[in-house]
Amino acid sequence: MVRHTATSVVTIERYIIEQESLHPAATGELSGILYDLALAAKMIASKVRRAGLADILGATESENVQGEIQQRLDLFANEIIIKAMDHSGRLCAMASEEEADIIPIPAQFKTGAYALLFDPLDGSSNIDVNVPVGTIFSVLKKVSAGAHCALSDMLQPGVKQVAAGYVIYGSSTMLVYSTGQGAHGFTLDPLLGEFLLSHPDIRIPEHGRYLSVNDAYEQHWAEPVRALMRRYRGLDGKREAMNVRYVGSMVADFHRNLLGGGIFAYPPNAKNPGGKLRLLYECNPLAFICEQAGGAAIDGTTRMLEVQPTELHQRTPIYVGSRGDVEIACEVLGQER
Ligand code: FDP
Repeated sequence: MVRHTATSVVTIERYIIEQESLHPAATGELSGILYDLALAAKMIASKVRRAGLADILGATESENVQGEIQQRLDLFANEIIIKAMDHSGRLCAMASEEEADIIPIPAQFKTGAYALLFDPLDGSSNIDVNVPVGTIFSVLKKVSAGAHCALSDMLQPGVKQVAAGYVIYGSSTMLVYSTGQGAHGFTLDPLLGEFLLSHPDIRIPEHGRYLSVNDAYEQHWAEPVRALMRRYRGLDGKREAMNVRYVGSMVADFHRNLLGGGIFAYPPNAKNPGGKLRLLYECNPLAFICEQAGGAAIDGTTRMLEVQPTELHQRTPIYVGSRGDVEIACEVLGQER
């Protein structure tokens, strides 16, 4: 981690521009998208920070498309991102975990060459208890013809992402993103109101200390998953036991493991045979970041980034984190099949 003096700080804007200059053919559009997202993140952070004070908490009466109870902050974060991004002329459309369909760019604005997919406030069931939540985003290049986005622009495998990232609203607010040249982290300085480079070129340890999984589903797991978890816990004598850490907020669990090493797993279970987490809004962007940091991600059999999406709100199992620990998942799940 670099330590900056007051005069040597690198803002996210400067960093994005410097990265862009490495690509002579770059138009600046992608940089603009990232910068707009950083602004949206600051706006969401300021609301999350005040959530305990403002009368904004609590479930609304509506249920979102995933059938979960929405918290008001989810709706707020969703709206902030849409409003921050819809008028820039850089996007052809957006898709949000909170919306059933593709979100078109309003007719009065220009459209652009990229599609943005996002989970505005992941881990939202934790908001009421002051546990970190996050925003996750994925940027794809438009592949369909015509000015507007087609479903095919959204349903691209994760390897096609041109940028991805997340924001964690924790003890500090951090934004981590990648455009395919490593994963870089920025911490929000609340006094300056700027994201400052704090974690350049993050590298996840080859093997990790932490296992993040919801054990309550053990009785609903298939035997291969149980065998894998026994391996991680050192119960089969084949490796040292990992420490279990499960916040229940994917961004928070992922972020800790990215920095400290480990694996986050949400295997299929009898209640969610296809997994719970969303391929396009959660798993692909975090898999992209993880690979860029030297880690790996699979759905149990296939590299996550190679899974061909078939629907916008598709769910998937996931095992993501340190490369060595994900390889163990491949080995044990493969053997037990
Ligand atoms: P939440 O339901 O609170 O939004 O994205 C869904 C998610 O949180 C992840 O952030 C989290 O890792 C997971 O669900 C927790 O699910 P379980 O309660 O089933 O473990």
